[in-house]
Amino acid sequence: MLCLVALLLHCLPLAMGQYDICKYWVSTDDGPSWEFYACQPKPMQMKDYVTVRVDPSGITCGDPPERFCTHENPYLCSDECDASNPDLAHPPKLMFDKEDEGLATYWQSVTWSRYPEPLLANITLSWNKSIELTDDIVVTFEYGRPTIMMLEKSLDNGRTWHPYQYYADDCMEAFGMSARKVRDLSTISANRVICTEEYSRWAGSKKEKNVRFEVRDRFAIFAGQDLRNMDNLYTRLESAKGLKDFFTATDLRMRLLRPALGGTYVQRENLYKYFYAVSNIEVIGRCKCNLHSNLCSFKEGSLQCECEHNTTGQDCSKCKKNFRTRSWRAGSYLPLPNGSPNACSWGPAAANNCECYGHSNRCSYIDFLNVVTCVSCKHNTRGQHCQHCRLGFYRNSSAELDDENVCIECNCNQSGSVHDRCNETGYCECKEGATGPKCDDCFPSYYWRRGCFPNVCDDELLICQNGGTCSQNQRCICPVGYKGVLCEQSKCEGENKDCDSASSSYLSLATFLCSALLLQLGHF
Ligand SMILES: *[C@@H]1O[C@H](CO)[C@@H](O)[C@H](O)[C@H]1NC(C)=O
Ligand SMILES: *[C@@H]1O[C@H](CO)[C@@H](O)[C@H](O)[C@H]1NC(C)=O
Ligand SMILES: *[C@@H]1O[C@H](CO)[C@@H](O)[C@H](O)[C@H]1NC(C)=O
Ligand SMILES: *[C@@H]1O[C@H](CO)[C@@H](O)[C@H](O)[C@H]1NC(C)=O
Ligand SMILES: *[C@@H]1O[C@H](CO)[C@@H](O)[C@H](O)[C@H]1NC(C)=O
Ligand SMILES: *[C@@H]1O[C@H](CO)[C@@H](O)[C@H](O)[C@H]1NC(C)=O
Ligand SMILES: [Ca+2]
Repeated sequence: MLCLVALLLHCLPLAMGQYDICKYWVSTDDGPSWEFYACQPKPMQMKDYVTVRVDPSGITCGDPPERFCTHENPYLCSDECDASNPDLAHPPKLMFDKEDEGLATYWQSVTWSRYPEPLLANITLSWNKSIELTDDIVVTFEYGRPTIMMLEKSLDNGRTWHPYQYYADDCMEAFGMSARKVRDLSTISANRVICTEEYSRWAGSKKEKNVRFEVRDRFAIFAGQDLRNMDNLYTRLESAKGLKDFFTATDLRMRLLRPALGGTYVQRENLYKYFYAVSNIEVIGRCKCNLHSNLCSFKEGSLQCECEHNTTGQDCSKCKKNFRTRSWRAGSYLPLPNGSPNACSWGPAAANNCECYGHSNRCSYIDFLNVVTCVSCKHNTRGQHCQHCRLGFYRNSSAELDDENVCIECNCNQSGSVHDRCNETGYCECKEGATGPKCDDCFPSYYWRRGCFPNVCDDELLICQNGGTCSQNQRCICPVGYKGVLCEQSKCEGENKDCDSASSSYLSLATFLCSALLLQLGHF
């Protein structure tokens, strides 16, 4: 049985060897020339190119050294993890090494000594490159599989994450989801995110070690049990929305949420038998090259497609310079069996073609103007060829027209500027008194208060009089007896009647005390 599995695995690249030629030298009536086809790299062991990160810090066992036991031998706690001793250390890299016959090497976490606080660990795998899964992800746990865990993936180098699959011995209890099996999914639900109970139940730590993310079973929904009908799968990958992306990722993250419990409840008197230990993570997939390359190489620490069809970029996701007569398109698996290369073609960007500098894949023809114009320009661009920046954005002078960063937000200060638009160098139009590229500063002799206002007082020309003090250029704080913007008026001037002597304040205090006394008396 094991041999058969090994044989199948070995044959897989062959079985999926369609689309492995990008171009072919053919002779025609007009002489020999190249013919181009959609092409993709062969699947590889992606664990060889991964960088791994384990969180939180201090989750790896051995610092300080720690003893642990196993569910099979719960009272024989003689095993030791010691990070400073190579023979007893269990660093993360042991999840990706080649296993010698019978001798598993593994990463191991600290034990659950802080129960009931949950024992949580994240294992994050990053490729810095989009990859497409072509076979099951298989995670091998020594000493028992987690009773709760979750798989997440990112499509943008770890900026955003999405659930990929939930795993629990009781899906309803752990995640509030009903348990499902991938084998029960149908053509319309093949890319559904499910919770499965198949890989979390206790069956003895030696017997059931693997947790799977089932890619083959999902492929089989379209290609049949032995993946014989790959044509149907490739057709579906082109036509079913979101299906291709479902098998694509730049990063994967395993969130380990509760360790194996040995088939029973947590035994507080022996917490040394609860921990995670992962000996291998198998990820088989291919570089995503948008069907424009059949070769992916590892250069300067990163995977990189060797692009054909006059495309370029890490994923062959844009046209080479001077090959932008048409806008870039991914190759297509269709029509079978060789697909369409959708190559970029040579020539200056012609006004009537659909050229959108990579900010849109779609054009529409405006009949009465006889022009073809890009629709839904992305990356904050606009215009017939997405060659301008949207209002409120300006051109990034260090970026080419087809760069995602070509337009920079003006970021005008709302209070200081007339509107949210700026000129070609990013300068906003300021209201009176405001200055600075973003109008978030004031000219001298103006102060900021949700906009710039002329100083009411200062230390030079608008000096507070009669001993008043200037507060934040906004107002004079006048001494008793003075008023006016600059405290220039005595309160006793003009029509103010209750102010005929310097003792007016004493007088009013006396009046206040008297009325208080009278009020008090009135109570009796
Ligand atoms: C694991 O990653 C998730 C986000 O994917 C984060 O919310 C969580 O705090 C992380 N857990 C640990 C233990 O670092
Ligand atoms: C990721 O890949 C890009 C493109 O190959 C490269 O420029 C960048 O340095 C890589 N980043 C890391 C962190 O390896
Ligand atoms: C790419 O450009 C070259 C000219 O540099 C041309 O010979 C070749 O046919 C082009 N390839 C495709 C697929 O269009
Ligand atoms: C301008 O474009 C360059 C090149 O893509 C990019 O590195 C830079 O971050 C962009 N500047 C801003 C402010 O977005
Ligand atoms: C943008 O405005 C600033 C400030 O008014 C000015 O110095 C600069 O020359 C302007 N740039 C252009 C391209 O007009
Ligand atoms: C506008 O500028 C003021 C003064 O510099 C600053 O305090 C405020 O946060 C700015 N507002 C915004 C939205 O940037
Ligand atoms: Ca290993």
